Amino acid sequence: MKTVLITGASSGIGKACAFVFAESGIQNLIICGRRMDRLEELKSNLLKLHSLEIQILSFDIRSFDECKHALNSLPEELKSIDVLINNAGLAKGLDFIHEGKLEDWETMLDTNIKGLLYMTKLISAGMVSRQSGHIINICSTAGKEVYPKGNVYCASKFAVDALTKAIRQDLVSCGIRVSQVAPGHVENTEFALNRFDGDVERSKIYSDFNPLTAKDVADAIYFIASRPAHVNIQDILMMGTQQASSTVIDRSGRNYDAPTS
Ligand code: 8X3
Repeated sequence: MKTVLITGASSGIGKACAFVFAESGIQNLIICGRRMDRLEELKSNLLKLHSLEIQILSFDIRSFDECKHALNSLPEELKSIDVLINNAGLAKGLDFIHEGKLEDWETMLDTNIKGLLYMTKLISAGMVSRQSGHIINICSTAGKEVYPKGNVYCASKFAVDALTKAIRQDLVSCGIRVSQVAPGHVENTEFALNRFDGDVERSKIYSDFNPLTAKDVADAIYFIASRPAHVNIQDILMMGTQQASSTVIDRSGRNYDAPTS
């Protein structure tokens, strides 16, 4: 594992992955996102701790042309990506189907499904010609079971679940591994804030139980990526100890001293 590319690296699980993979001693890290200032800050924080090559790609994953242009702009030696972490994704809104906002639907479908497809198409072509590589998708418990008002977000994550299985079948004879992690509630992310349009009060959904942290999920992703070459972990479904399903959560209090980062 020499070169790792992470989408949605400016916050949450993507950012936590950047720290975990940088610490593991990889040579090149490509961090992608829309917010240049956040990516610059992440790069400088990573370089204070570790010595590796870090390349920033700032673009909108919802545009195929922008994805293509960003990847084409990579220096030649970074174009052979060994591990693609398809992390960029979000939930927008929590509404009954008849009250959902079209704009929220477009944002989720374009980011969570089409963005993942664009990056996978562009990067897997090189993996196929090299007959090696690893694609790791970030799914969700919402990709395993639907919940009230989750409609379009859940559908987008069911699509990720289907694509992980389908891409695995397509690339099985090419020496390429395809995996996913499907986490439940995760704190230290912008997930709730995005879902509720920046409404801080509504976003306080983790105050009465311990969810996973972004680092917990990043550790699972690193575990998947660091197995011996003959091992493909297809799927990890993970939740905090106090969460048993999308709707069954022990909200009796924060029972664990989980690390906050
Ligand atoms: C995040 C899990 O239950 O908030 O993907 O949709 S949930």
